Amino acid sequence: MANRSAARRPMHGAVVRTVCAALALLATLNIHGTARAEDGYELWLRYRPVEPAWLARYRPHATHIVVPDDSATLAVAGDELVRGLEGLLDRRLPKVAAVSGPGALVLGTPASSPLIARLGLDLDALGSEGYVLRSVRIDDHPAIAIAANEDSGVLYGVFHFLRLVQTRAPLEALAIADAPAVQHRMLNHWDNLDRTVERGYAGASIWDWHKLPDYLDPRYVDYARANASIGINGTVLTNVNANAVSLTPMYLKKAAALANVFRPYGIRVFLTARFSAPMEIGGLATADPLDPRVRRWWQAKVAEIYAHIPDFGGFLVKANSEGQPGPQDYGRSHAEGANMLAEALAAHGGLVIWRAFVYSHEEPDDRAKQAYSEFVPLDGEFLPNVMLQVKNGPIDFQPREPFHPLFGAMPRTPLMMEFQITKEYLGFATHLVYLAPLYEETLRADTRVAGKGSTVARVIDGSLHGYARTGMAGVANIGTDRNWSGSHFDQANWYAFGRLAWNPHLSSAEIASEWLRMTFSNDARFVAPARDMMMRSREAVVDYMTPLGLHHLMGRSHHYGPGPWVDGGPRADWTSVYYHRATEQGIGFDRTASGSNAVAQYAPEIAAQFGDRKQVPEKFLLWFHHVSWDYRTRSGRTLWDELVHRYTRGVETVKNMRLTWQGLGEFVDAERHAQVSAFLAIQEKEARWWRDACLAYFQTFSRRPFPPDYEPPRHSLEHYRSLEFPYAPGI
Ligand code: GCW
Repeated sequence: MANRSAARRPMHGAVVRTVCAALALLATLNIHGTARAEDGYELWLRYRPVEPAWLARYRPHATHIVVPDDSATLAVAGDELVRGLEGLLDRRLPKVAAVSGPGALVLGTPASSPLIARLGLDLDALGSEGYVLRSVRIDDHPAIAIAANEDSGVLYGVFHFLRLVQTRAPLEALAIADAPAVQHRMLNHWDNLDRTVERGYAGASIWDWHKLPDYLDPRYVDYARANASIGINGTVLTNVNANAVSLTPMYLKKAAALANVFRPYGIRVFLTARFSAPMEIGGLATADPLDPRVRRWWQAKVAEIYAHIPDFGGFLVKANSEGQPGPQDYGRSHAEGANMLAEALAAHGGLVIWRAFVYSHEEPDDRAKQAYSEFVPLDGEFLPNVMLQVKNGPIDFQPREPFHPLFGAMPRTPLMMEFQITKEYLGFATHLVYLAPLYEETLRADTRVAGKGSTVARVIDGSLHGYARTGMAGVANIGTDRNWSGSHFDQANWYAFGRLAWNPHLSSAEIASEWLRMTFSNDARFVAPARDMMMRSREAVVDYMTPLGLHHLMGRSHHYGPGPWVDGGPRADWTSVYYHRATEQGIGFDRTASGSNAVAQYAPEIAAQFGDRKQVPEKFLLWFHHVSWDYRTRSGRTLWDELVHRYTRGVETVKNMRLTWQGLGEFVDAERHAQVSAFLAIQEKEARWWRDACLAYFQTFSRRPFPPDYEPPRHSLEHYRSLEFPYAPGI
């Protein structure tokens, strides 16, 4: 009541004038962008006004928007175009029913828009998600058509069109046709129902489970917009270390509320299925996949899910891996487990995405070999709606791994890629590491299984084996931090993942330019050095953490900082010493025929190359070979000297990245510039920590001095070993 009467009270004239002046000032700041502090919330969809010269060039192409408003997806497509262009072109763009002069942007499908139908555009090869952007004439007026077979294609076309303006591409004579090369482009959230995020470094989970389904955080819409803008069309809401509670009626209602928000944006919801759910929430005494009661339970559960979420995508399953329950608990195979769920989902058009990240409890053999040994014999045994999701490398998202030997080895089972976007092993949120070069390196790797050019990208896009289904998943780096990803530059990894899932043949450097232009500035004096900094960042982290093919050297369990000395504990393959095998004689994991023979899992040409220390790319030397400290590397340095050199080079690169960023202050708002600077300072400090700790430790084996001109570690090995981080994030 008190509020109401206050609202009714007339405002005093002076107050009104001050408020108006303040609003006007805010509006100016808003329009001219640069002066305004930015917190990164808007991601790459900032839509700040283009420079005056571009304004003159773009405005004639965009005067009004003609879009049918008969579907939720076309409505959001039209709204996004209005929002984007009104920001970029600093003018009103009416949505109208007909072309009323030059500069119309005409959106729709042949079915929804008579104008689009009349144009007779060739949409045959574009499938359900592709689109064309085409300069046309309508009623004798120049116009631009954004057309597709289905509404979601129109939405993707809108985002592409906005990207053209955001990156200052010409709009004259547009003749663009594009379609995704991969069907399922998905984020995997390792988010728990209590809002913690496994390996999350960007705050809490954005899913506010407690307030769902009644309260829909507006952030869910912005999440969907951001994902649609890069073509992501599926999201797994829950952690692969799954909780059966997420399949109970209460939580299905919550998931359904999210699915309703995402649907107009072309995004389908998936959930993780805990294999033992029939026991935990179903009251059964077993979860044996061949037991008829278990099968019936899953069938009923799946039907219940579809009653809540009619376009439910399916289940992502981590089974018999790191303590998760699975079919092997009952002596059944992964195929028997996956097929049981697949049968239940098939009737509704759902998928089972079964993870290949498994390694046995008994650790009898090289962990790098286990997924291949387990799954290759099952090729051809999975039902058609099962896909197998394989991590990029055979161990676990390390700064550098060779491609996983499963790629190319299962021609009768559709394999999906699993990349990690969150930087569990690459410095968490504070290290600036642009991951697209890592993704690109894997995608371009040649498996050689069907001659030259049998790249991993061609396994993933299905062209190599003729897969009927294709997919790529990224473990999300998204949380409640205002900037979504924990750092401004980690947004680039989300962005790049989406772009590569759409087209695994894109180049990481081009994606970086695109992202920088949209996120920061189109000024060439900014874009070139900033891109160069991003492109160097992945090699830098490899150098200062795990050069020359070393891997798995991080701190125990939280994975923060160096821990090459990690030893003992529940399993050997959770230690560092298992992987580097350093002795006074040498270092490295012998995976050749004289060792674990993991090389034999690759095609013969690749096995021969990786298995021969003269031919193996040096970046994988210690992944595949145990070599002596005096081994001559290709630079002419001994292995020990080369190790010191590379660790040092990594730190130097970070120093240079800092200098580059310092010089870019005039192009970036103060708030974001300052945070990136502060994080780069942390990165430099931690890079030096990694270098010093690892070299201090390895020197106890090599017993060789630091080469001249290379600084010794700042502290003793005991100091580094004594550091503890009981509250490191992500666990
Ligand atoms: O990289 C490891 C992580 C685990 C994760 C597991 C997996 C979700 O340390 O936190 O569990 O991989 O991919 O299943």
